[in-house]
Amino acid sequence: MKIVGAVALGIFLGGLAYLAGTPDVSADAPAAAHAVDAAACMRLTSFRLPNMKITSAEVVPAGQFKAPSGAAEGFVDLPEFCRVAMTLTPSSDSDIKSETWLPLSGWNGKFQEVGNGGWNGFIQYAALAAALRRGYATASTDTGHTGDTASFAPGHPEKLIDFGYRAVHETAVQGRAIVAAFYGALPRYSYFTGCSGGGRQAFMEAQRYPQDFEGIIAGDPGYDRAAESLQLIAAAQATHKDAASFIPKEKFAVLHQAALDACDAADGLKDGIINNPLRCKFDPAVTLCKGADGPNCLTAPQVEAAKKLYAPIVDPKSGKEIFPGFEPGTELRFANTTGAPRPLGMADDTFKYTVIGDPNWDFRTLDIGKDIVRAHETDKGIVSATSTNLKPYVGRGSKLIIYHGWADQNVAPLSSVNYYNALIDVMGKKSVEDSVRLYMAAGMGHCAGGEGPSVFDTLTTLEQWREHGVAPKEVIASQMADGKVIRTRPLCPYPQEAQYKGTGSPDLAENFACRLP
Ligand SMILES: [Ca+2]
Repeated sequence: MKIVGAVALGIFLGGLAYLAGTPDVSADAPAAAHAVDAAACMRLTSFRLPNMKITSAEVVPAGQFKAPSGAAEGFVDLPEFCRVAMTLTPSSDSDIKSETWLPLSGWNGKFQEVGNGGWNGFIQYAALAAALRRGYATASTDTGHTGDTASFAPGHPEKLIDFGYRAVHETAVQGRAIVAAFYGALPRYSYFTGCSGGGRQAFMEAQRYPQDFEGIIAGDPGYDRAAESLQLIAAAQATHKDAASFIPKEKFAVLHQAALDACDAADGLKDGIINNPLRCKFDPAVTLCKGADGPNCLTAPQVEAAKKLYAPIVDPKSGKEIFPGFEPGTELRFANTTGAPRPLGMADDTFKYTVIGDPNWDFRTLDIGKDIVRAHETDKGIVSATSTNLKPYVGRGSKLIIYHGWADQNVAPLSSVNYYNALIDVMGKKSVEDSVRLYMAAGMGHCAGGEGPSVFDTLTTLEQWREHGVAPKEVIASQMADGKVIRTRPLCPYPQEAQYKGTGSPDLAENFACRLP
């Protein structure tokens, strides 16, 4: 191992201790062991670890950061920080870009890595900024490729591994080493936060690298990339079977209203939100046109297609469920998932570039029984993160918070419930309750938006849990319109649900209680 320049031996040892997997979770550790300044930032250019090269280290003055696109919006309130860019090469075909941002003052003594969605190959500047604002040293990776497609994957198995799990892990290891080099102290706690594809990365970390983080937040996790992609393609196949099966955007509004008619008031409160879609039976056949086709009803082929969007995908041979379908209440966002000329890009790319190996593949030819086998064979656990063995992770006292919108139009929300229940089967209820929480957000779309409150802060919940032993209960979610809070509602630890107490404004969280249904 080569150590170059003015980097002190103690710093090297700090990095080494981490690399050896020594947990450093003392709440009493000093936030910063030595003063940091612009010179300390510039000295990082001579910091070396194996398979890592720092390409720049510079101080960004307060409010001066601009994204590579030139955008300054969203960054003007950032404090002064040391911006470190590096290239990681864990394999000869690797070209992973990562950045670590280090606040010059007010470091909270902690490290946070942020995740990427879909096939995302970009540094996540907005998420880095959010972490920096809270005093975190923070890191992000482009996952080893550039762009938002899987077209890099054919012929590059090592790059697919980088995307699947290695880039996030290496960024955690190197990012923490840089924290140690800069501040002279390892972070007291390291956390990972991500949604969608970032939720998949979150699961991957908890399953594969239990030493990396003391706390992980997985939002709307698309953790079973193979099966999830198959379900999304099957949904597009259903609405593109022929011209008659296509459901135009305005008819999804008809379906949505019918779903609300069936399920909204049935949860005890008519508020435009389906509190738990599992406890409601919705049959799209209620929208069938009585006579000729019209704007307020669905034709028989459209009803047939709609039914497939809500139904789980089942292996025709074994009869086993491969992946759940979407839930009633999601319809206003279905046009993005099934109304476009091709399936959702994330799923389309998974099949075109990693399963089938043909960029011109016709998704209408999807064969569920055959193609799920091919999807698992090509995935080999590289991109899909389905292991339920979290014992090494929770055994260190580390915590996992999962949240998922019940009206998620990209990742079928029941997949998170299924994973949580599978954890209980494998690890036992007590072990799961000691270390894992699942919050299902009624009416929330994919990672944001929807008809229900979708703005909430699980990071504070995680900090309180891991650092102060405060077991999470409800999390207050807000619904925003024109920059104002128009509704608040508690998110409850699954399987509890937010139940209206019967008096007071239904737009205020205080008038709800978390109870078992
Ligand atoms: Ca309701």
